[in-house]
Amino acid sequence: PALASPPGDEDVVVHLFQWRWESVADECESTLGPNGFGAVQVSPPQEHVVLQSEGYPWWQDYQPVSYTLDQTRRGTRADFVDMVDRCREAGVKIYVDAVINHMSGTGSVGTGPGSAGSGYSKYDYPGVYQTQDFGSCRRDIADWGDKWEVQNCELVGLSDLDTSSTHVRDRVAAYLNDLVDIGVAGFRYDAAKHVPEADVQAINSRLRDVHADWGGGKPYVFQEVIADGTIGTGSYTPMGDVTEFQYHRDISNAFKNGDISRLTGLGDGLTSSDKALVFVANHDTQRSHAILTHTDRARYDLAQSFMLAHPYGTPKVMSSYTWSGDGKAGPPMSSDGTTSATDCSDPRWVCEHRAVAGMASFHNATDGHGIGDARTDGAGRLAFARGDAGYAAFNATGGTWTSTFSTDLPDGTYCDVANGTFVDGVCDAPGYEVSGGSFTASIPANGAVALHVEALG
Ligand code: LM2
Ligand code: CA
Repeated sequence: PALASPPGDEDVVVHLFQWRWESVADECESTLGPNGFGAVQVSPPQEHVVLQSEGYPWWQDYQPVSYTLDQTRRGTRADFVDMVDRCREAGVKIYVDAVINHMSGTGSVGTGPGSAGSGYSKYDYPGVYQTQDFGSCRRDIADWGDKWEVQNCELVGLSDLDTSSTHVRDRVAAYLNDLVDIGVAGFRYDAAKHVPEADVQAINSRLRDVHADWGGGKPYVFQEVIADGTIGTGSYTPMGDVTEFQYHRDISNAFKNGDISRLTGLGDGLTSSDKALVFVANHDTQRSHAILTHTDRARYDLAQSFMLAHPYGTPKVMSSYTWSGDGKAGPPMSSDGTTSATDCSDPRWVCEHRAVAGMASFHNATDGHGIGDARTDGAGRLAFARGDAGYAAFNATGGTWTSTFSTDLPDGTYCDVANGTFVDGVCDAPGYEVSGGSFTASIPANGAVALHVEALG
């Protein structure tokens, strides 16, 4: 039997990076459910280090000190449970960012208490792990060409769990199963490449079934694998989906350079579509090696919109907060480091997902249809059909693209979900008339138009 499930029919993921649990629940009800988003990736919910002297950076979360969910920065365990329930009732799954490779590291604060008050020091987490539960290497990964080192030594000084041990496998699985029992539907495995394949397999084999509303099978799992010459995505596809960083580079470079005409073939030669988790930017790439991020606004929104129009992979939309300086700053917070709530009215929460909310419905409505007739008008303009279910055109140039497009869409008036949403039969975007197999549009600079059969006005 499969040890992880595919993402299901409504598979668009949005990463609400650093959001409070109560705000995630509100967003599921107000925006994500009604627009057909399938899931939210939430930030790691386990107790973590608290780095007051460094201004409570976002990356506290990636240094677990226990698996209690009473992690006060984003809310209590009760808040987390309430979020999972409210999102499920809104038709939206919760995927947890699961830090399974390591615990805390050497850093500005080497000892506790953690965010829920637990005492700890590196290699000693009372009641959870002791020194024998960590690998024998006990130094940083030095040779990234040596697979054993990459999987068994320390990533940026983080105490590396001996995931080959039964106790560690049981303990990690107990944490994940606690989340499954709450109703969590899937996981991002953080730093999965640093966990030996057999250990991921052993952890997956311990997972219980998800909530009946999500089909009752095994959780959906996508593994963070930054493929290189030492370890490729193919090593991890037997255990679930994998992040496809080459897609991120390809789509980001194309939109950054306004060179999108060949993107009908986006994903060709990469991890097979049914195993690839794809994204324009993630919380790491937007801080280092940034190609295209929310600061590039129009082009970046266009790229995220294109990702949702194109059939390759399981798409994950990034939703960010702004920062200045070196990128370690945490989200909007109060003076004690507790994260602020958001409803997207405070512009420090960028809420990029709102700009592409209508495109989740395009992604869903065109599922199962490949790319049909395509046309380009120079390097920066690309339009394509998704069978008779949808048609989309993208203009990554500085001038308006006015044209008549041929389409197999039936005659009718369509809601342009690239520029608004279609919810409960209400279109809050421009409408386009398809008649006799064509429609005419004037697509503004760095704009798009997207029509599909489930948004007929
Ligand atoms: C990931 N994927 O594999 C996450 O996507 C990434 O955001 C995490 O790094 C990383 N793996 C570990 O889970 C972040 C952040 C690092 C930060 C770590 C741990 O990008 O900068 O490292 O979380 O909090 C920080 C310091 C680093 C220090 C380390 C240990 O920046 O200088 O190393 O803590 O104290 C001595
Ligand atoms: Ca490891």
